[in-house]
Amino acid sequence: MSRITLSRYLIEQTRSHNTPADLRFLIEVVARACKAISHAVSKGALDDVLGSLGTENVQGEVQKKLDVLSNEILLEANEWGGHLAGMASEEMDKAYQIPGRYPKGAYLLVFDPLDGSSNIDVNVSVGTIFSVLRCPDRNGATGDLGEEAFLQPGTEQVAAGYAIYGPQTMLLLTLGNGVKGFTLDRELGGFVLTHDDIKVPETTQEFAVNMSNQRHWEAPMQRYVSELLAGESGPLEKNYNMRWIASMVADVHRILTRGGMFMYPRDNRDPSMPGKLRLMYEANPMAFIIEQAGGAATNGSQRILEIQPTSLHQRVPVFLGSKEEVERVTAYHQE
Ligand code: AHM
Ligand code: MG
Repeated sequence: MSRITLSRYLIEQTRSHNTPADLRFLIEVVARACKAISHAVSKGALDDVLGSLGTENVQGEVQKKLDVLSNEILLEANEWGGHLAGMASEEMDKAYQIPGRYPKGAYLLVFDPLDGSSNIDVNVSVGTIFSVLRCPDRNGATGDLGEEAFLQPGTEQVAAGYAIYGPQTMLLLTLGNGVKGFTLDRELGGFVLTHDDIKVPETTQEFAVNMSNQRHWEAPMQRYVSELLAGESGPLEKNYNMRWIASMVADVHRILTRGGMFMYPRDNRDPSMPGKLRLMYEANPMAFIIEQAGGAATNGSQRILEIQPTSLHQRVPVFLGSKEEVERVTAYHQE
């Protein structure tokens, strides 16, 4: 049987679901950029791309060389094609303007160019997360694009995905009708559909959380995790396993593969930071993918996808994965 490449999948989506040609082009360009990032990541010390630059991003985090390189790869790949009205990224304070010499398009692209970058230097999986929105005011796109254009709830995403740079490089994608997984075939130089119709099992016996923050958590989270740890003799009456990779892409990828529960809750370390993860380019795209795979994603009190963003780099608590567990911890927060 002939293999289904990403291009073929996208063209068939145009036929079956009216996926617009410029959205198809956008996804292909993002995939191409992820291929280039995958190549850079895999070179590591051979190309002197490991380590930090000594600069900080807008969130005050030290930038790794590969954070900045990946950001540049995505910007350069996407700025000239005429499919975007603007871009925003974890690594840039403000929205990125499409240079005046290029045409502008209908979409906005938001990304975390290299998620999990604390793992780069130790050769553990990292990834790229992206979210696609429509530009609300096409006329506005003729002048400078402000941050407001991006501040749309996750329900408005027209596509989302991530690339994971692990033992294999994979691209996970949703256009709003299920989740597909593509594996990079390095000999062919392209992504090939290998995981059709990805589903998150509704129940699980595995959770992911950074336990070192336990003393900072709020009461509902303390209760939930103590129940998980109590195992068979506790109220949940089953034993749970724990995994924490500290790369959201890798933890989410495991959950899409065999189920599980991912948590980065609110904690009381810094009152200005309601959680660690960013809504626009981490929580929203992952929530869209997880829901499309039959799982759930909340901030403890509401669906992540329904949160009205107030700023580009806003942080949110995140609970996502197998439905039964997300519903349980959300109910504890609502009590
Ligand atoms: P980053 O985008 O700066 O890499 O930070 C996000 C990452 C997530 O991938 C991961 O889930 C989390 O931070 C790990 O945090 P911690 O180091 O607190 O365990
Ligand atoms: Mg990140």
